[in-house]
Amino acid sequence: MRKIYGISNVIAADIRELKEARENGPFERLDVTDGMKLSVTAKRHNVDTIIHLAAILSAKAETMPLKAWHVNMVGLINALEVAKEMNLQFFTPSSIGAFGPSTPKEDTPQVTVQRPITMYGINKVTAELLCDYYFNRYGIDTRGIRFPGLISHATTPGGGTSDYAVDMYYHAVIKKAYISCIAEGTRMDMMYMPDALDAIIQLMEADSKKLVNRNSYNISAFSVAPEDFAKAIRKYIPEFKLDYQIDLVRQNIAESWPDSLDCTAAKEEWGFQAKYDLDKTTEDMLRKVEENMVNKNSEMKGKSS
Ligand code: AKB
Repeated sequence: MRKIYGISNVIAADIRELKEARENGPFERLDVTDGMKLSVTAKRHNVDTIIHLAAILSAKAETMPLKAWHVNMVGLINALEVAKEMNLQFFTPSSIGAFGPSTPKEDTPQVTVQRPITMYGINKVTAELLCDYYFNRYGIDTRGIRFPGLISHATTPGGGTSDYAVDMYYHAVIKKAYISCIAEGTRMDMMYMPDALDAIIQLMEADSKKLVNRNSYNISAFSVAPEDFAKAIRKYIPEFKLDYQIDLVRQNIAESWPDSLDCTAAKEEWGFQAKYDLDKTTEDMLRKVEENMVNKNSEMKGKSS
């Protein structure tokens, strides 16, 4: 975003001190549950848009449901209130987690049954409805995407059910082997991070009048199970070994989610198109993870010499 909109025009914020974000441009240390600080910070920087990403993800949320409700819902309402106060454009991601076992599993429609069984899913459905409410009641330009599992070399797994995919790539490079907590044959939608970032920008730039399903759009790049990742990895690391040790909490969550989403509305209303399929994602992920490991090792050597 800084490359597109200018370094000083994108204010990064996180509850943790992020050295890299601070070195690359304006950075604020911010807890989303602190509504007053959020409001003061937005005003000080005179922002015109909020991209509200802070959340506790699905598997982690099951270990701390009340905290997840607090961070996911209080954080969201605080950000929406600032958007209302300052009349800002607003984005927050929903997820495949907003669906549940009674949702059609294949070609999951844009508008369908949403009865999730996880705290995270309940938070995401509530968020979709709240964003609609702020749009209909106050005219705030809220927009959202139901993200599939996102695959990134820049962030290590952080409490999501789909995070096993990222973990598998790291283990493939480091150990040439992985033990999956998700069972063979369990499919879910996935997407490489560059496509997810492009999708946010494309949706935020889209003509507001065309957004019928603004909160929130189904999008996906590929629908895969653990063995599909292994097969793709073996093209580059033939000796890669995949075993299974199922984590029942994550497995139950994964089974309650769709196998593949229908993304027609996103394509028709704002031109969504993913560039990375599984093979392209795998090729890039393995290369970037390898580079990350080389950099980390030379950093460690530098520290110890
Ligand atoms: C998770 O697994 O919790 C997230 C998601 C699919 O929303 N990555």
